[in-house]
Amino acid sequence: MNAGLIWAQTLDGVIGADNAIPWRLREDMAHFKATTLGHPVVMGRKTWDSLPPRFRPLFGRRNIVVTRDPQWVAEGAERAGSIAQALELAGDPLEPAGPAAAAWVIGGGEIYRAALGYATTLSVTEVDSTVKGDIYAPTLGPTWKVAEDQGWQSSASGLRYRIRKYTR
Ligand code: VY7
Repeated sequence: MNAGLIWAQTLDGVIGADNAIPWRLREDMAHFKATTLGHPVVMGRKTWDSLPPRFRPLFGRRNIVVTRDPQWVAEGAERAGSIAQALELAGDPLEPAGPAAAAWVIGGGEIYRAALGYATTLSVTEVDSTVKGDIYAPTLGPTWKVAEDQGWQSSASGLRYRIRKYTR
């Protein structure tokens, strides 16, 4: 199954602090929603827990949650025991075939590191902020190349950001 990873990070690579995203950027949330809508999303159990309950499951997407706990269940979510299993589930023939069916891995830190080897595309939002955090984006090897760069933009909140796509 063709997989993409999507995350937002500070310039130093921070993606999370205390199980939350340590900034608010509406434009990035809109980008996240537009990119993932209609695709299966794969996330770790901590990321599922981090979503405000009213947004769970993420609307208009199959929500596949990776956890080692075989008893874990949540309404609106499918459980997978590993990234490999999650991507296998995402490629289920119930899903429309073709490249449009690609799954998006939406976090968090541990899941990105485990999923990077399966990915063919990355969507990375860089946020021009230097907030402290305890969860980091995965380190990209030299095979990843920037394929698209929308350039620095200013959000309504004043925070600068840029959205880049990588392929390999
Ligand atoms: C995760 C939320 C977190 C807190 C409050 C609301 C990029 C992002 C993520 C994950 C941004 C989030 C939300 C926003 C999305 C809405 C539902 C409510 C939706 C990521 N580049 N940016 N993220 N929601 N993996 N990658 O904000 O979600 O999509 O329906």
